[in-house]
This record gives sequence, C-alpha cells and structure tokens, in this order.
Amino acid sequence: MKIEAITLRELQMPLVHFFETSFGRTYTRRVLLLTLHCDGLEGWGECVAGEGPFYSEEYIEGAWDVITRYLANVLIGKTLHAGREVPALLSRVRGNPMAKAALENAVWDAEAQEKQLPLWKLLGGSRREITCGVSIGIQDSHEQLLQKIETERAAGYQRIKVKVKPGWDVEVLEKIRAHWPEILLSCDANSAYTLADEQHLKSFDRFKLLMIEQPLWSDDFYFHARLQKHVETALCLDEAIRTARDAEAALELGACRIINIKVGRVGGFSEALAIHNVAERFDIPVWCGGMLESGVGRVHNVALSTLPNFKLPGDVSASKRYWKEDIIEPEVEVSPKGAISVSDKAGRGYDLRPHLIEKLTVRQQTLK
Ligand code: OSB
Ligand code: MG
Repeated sequence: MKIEAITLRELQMPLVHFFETSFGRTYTRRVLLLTLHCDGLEGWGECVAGEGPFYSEEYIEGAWDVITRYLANVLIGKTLHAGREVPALLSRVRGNPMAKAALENAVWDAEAQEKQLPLWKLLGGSRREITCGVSIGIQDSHEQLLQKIETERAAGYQRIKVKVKPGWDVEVLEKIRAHWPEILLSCDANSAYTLADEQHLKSFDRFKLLMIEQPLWSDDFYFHARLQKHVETALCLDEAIRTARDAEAALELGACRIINIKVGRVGGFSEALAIHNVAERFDIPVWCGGMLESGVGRVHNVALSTLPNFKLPGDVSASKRYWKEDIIEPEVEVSPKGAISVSDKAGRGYDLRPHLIEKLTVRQQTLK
C-alpha cells in the first residue's frame, strides 16, 4: 500500500464521569486521531498522549508537533507492506512512543484490511473472547467509590482496579474488602510512593490484592526490585516498561511479577508483541492497559488482548463507561459475564461514525 496522505484530527470528547489518578483529574479527553490514506484504504490510529505531560512526557500538543514535523513525512509517499516495517523507519526520532504508535497502528489497521484478515489474527491472537476489568479513579468520597464498584460488579466486570495515592489507600482498600472479601482486586499508584513508604506498601499485603501497579518512580526497575523482595503482593509495572529490553531488564532484576502492556506507551503493536513474548519467556502474565481511548484505540486494544499471554483481565472495558456516544459502530460492548467477543470481520472489525467524528473534531490537518 502506498501512503498518499495522512490526516490528523483532534477530537474533544467529554467523559461520562471524570477520571482521577494520583497525577490529576480529566473531564474531557482531547483525542488525536490519525488517518492514513492509501490506495483507497483508510488506516486509523489513535495517539493516547494525555492532555498534559503527567502520565509520561508526551502530551497532545507535543505529539501533534512531532508527527507533523518529523514523523509523518517519513511515511508519506512510501509503499509499505506491513505494520512491522514502521518502527525501523521512525527510529531516527528518539522517544515519542505514543506519537509513533498512532502511525504504526494505523498501518496495521490498513494492512489487516488489505490482507482481508481480522486485525487480531494478523497480530497472532488466538482468543475468541477477552476478559475485562475496570479501572476506577479517585472519587470525591469513599461512598461514591463503593457505589461505583457495586455498579461495575453488577455489569459483570471480572476485576476491579482502584487508583490509590497517599491519603487515598488503606482506608479505601479496607472498606472495599469489608464489602467484597473475595473479589479480584488491584490498585494502581501511578508512581505516587517512594521507598520511604516501603512499610506502608507492605501493609497492603493484608488486602490480598492481585497486584500493586507502578507504586514507585515511573522510570525505575531497581527500587521496584527491592520493594518486590519486601512485599508479598505481586508488583506490576506500567509506566516503567517502554520496550522489550525494559521488560527483560525488569524481569531479570525481579522488579515485577506482572506487566501491563499499553500499545501507546510502548510505541505500537510491534513493540507490544515483543514485550508480550519476553514476558511469556519469563512465565510472567501480561494484561492490556488503557488510556481512556476512543473507539479507535479501544478496538486496537481488544485485538491485542487476544494474544495468548494476555492471561489477566485488562482495563479494556465498554465504550459506554467513557462516552455518551463512541465514534465506532458498533460500540465496544461487554457481556454480563465481563467479556468482549472478537469478530471475524476483516480489519479492525468495527466501522467508524464519520458524522460524529466530524462533529467532535476541533482541528484537522492533512499532510501530503
Ligand atoms: O495508569 O493505567 C493507568 C488512565 C489514564 C492514564 C493512566 C492510566 C489510566 C487508567 C485507565 O487506569 C484505564 C482505562 O480505563 O482506559
Ligand atoms: Mg497504570
């Protein structure tokens, strides 16, 4: 396929409910969508960068800039056969994995259409159904959080993850366990603690959590390894794992027993697959994280989650948890048992809603 042009769009999508982590609260997602125009096909990709540089260094303005200034022009005019070819082409630009992932994944999206294969099969997936958990942000009150957990449990979700930070942790976990002693429960700190909190984090052991996600610094393996020796609960790394090399280093050090793979954080499907394979070699389960994606990123997450070592429920949940209306047709739906079934349709398996996309778009630029 020849890449003739690339369109960037910024969509502003108000969340059904605000989402708060240890680094801040989001009310409206600013979504950067890319469309690759190639031989009559359209490949779509989503850049999951945040509104500000708080989860990682990347943010929407920076991603827009690096794509338009340095990345898109490398692909425009080229004839590509596979998404796998993209990382090498973009490697001259350092870092910026979320910007690169939007481009690479759009190529995979087009490749699946061209080869008339479901994207999940092209990626090497084997599951017909993926299991879902939810990530629940910090709320205004404990009662609100418990109410939300009740709602998500009733909807069938198989694992509850709650965001924690100093001051919103043990008391919260205590109350959750008092209501639901047996549920699959984990917490995510988004780097809110330091080694000075070692004893405090050890006290989480009594809650029998499935994992504690990214308790320490976003760029660290060494001190996570030290912490993992001290606590019984499995640690899971999110922010710190950017490459398959990172995964290998972290696992050799014993920095975690579980890995969260986010296709945006790691620069695209190729690196996500490589991390999946490293973890499998170490007999470490992975699961698919989320970044409050619109339908485009969400269905790419669904496809990735069909790989065999995605053995734990992911943060990939129904469109309606995030949006009044999602930009895909059909929307991503979760069964009462907490699962999403994958379709046998070629490509991403979901159509786009062009009128809604147009309505939500606040800026647009096409590069030729
Ligand atoms: O750390 O997993 C995270 C959302 C934004 C930034 C970071 C994270 C999250 C989530 C939400 O936990 C996952 C989702 O529901 O998309
Ligand atoms: Mg996380």
